[in-house]
Amino acid sequence: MGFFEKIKNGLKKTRDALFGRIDKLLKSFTKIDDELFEELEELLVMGDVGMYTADKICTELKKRVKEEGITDPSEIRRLLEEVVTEMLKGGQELDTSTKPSVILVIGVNGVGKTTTIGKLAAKFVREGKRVTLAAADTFRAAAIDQLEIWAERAGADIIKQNEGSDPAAVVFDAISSAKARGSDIIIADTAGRLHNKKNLMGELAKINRIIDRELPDSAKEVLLVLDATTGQNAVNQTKEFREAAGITGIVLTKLDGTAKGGVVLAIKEELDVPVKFIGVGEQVDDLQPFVPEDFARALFADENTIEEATKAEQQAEQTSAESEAVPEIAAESEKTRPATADIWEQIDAENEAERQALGQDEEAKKQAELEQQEAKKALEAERQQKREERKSRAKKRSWSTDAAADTHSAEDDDWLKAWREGGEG
Ligand SMILES: Nc1nc2c(ncn2[C@@H]2O[C@H](COP(=O)(O)OP(=O)(O)OP(=O)(O)O)[C@@H](O)[C@H]2O)c(=O)[nH]1
Ligand SMILES: [Mg+2]
Repeated sequence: MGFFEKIKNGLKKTRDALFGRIDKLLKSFTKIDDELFEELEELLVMGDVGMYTADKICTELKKRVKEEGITDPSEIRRLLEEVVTEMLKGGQELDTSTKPSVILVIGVNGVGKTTTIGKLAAKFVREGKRVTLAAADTFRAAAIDQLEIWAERAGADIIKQNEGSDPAAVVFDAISSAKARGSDIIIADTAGRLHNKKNLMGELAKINRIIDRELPDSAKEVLLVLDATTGQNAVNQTKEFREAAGITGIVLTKLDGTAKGGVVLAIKEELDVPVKFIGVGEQVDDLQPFVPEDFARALFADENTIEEATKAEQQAEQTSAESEAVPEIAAESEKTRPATADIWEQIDAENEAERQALGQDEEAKKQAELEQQEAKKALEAERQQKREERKSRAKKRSWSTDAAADTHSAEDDDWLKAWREGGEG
């Protein structure tokens, strides 16, 4: 299923509730007046867009209606799509530009942090990156087990300690291990609840400090995961977590199960935090990068436009699959073609030249054949050696997590020990 189709399906409930009502409203008016805007604003507020943002949208709509000289209420839908797209744009990209980069994932319990990490890890591994997960939700043993399952599914490394251990120490271990193994991305899971909120925020701040100290020059993202079904509550959560951890982006999960998708607008506009990913289901590919245009279109475009966009996407997917197949085949045959074919051609040519130089001399012919065989043998030996090397590399790669993790220096160990036994480090 295509990207737009997934978002469209995921946002169906919000669209039905929000767009359905807006469509009805616009159809019931024959001209554009203040009353129309008042009712539209009310619908947006009901759709969890938030009062502040709903007001802002309507002010902008009024301005454009005037500027463009629009008189037909049905045109407002298109304007709405435009205004919302512009509002949501900016800050969507995820910075993973350094090696390693860190993604710290935070949020209250049950919002979908661990699931999101699993999906992100799978995405990065698919892109050919090496991923280290840090099981820094040490509050419950099950949380560690859950992350381990995701790590296995995604093909990521995982660094863990026992239940109840210091989360910041787990992150410290993960950073050391990632440095030693040359990981591209570290993703840290964190607890959604502790004995009290103050503890939780204190812990997140401490993890943040460790990351900044150990990887001062690395790209760092702090993703706050929010459950879209909580609607306006998500806005309040953002305010609380922002203090503790300096959020760089939002992952809004469970959009598939709610009509409250309008909250995306409130978060961006009221708090100026960009939404970077949205979760539209529980499967691995149900985490989608947030694309403002697609989001606005899926919510506000009319049925025809949506259908056209879906079809265009399906067609594009098909053609790209077809055109990708050709280079794929070429790449495959390139792989199977002996890497030494060029050398063979060269040897053949040289032999031929030699034979010609020696005329039809039998002795020379035999000699040439012998040389050819020698060359073949040498090549076979070379290939065998490469095979061995590959095998040993694969073996090294499958070293146990613990062995590879155990690479930090004695100095680190002393510090860690002192830190675990008391102090802040
Ligand atoms: N429908 C739907 N369900 C989701 C989505 N993301 C996560 N879930 C489900 O939400 C539930 C909680 O997800 P977790 O990843 O365990 O949440 P968490 O934030 O790690 O929870 P704690 O570790 O308890 O703090 C699971 O059943 C997930 O399958 C989504 O985008 N859509
Ligand atoms: Mg979790």
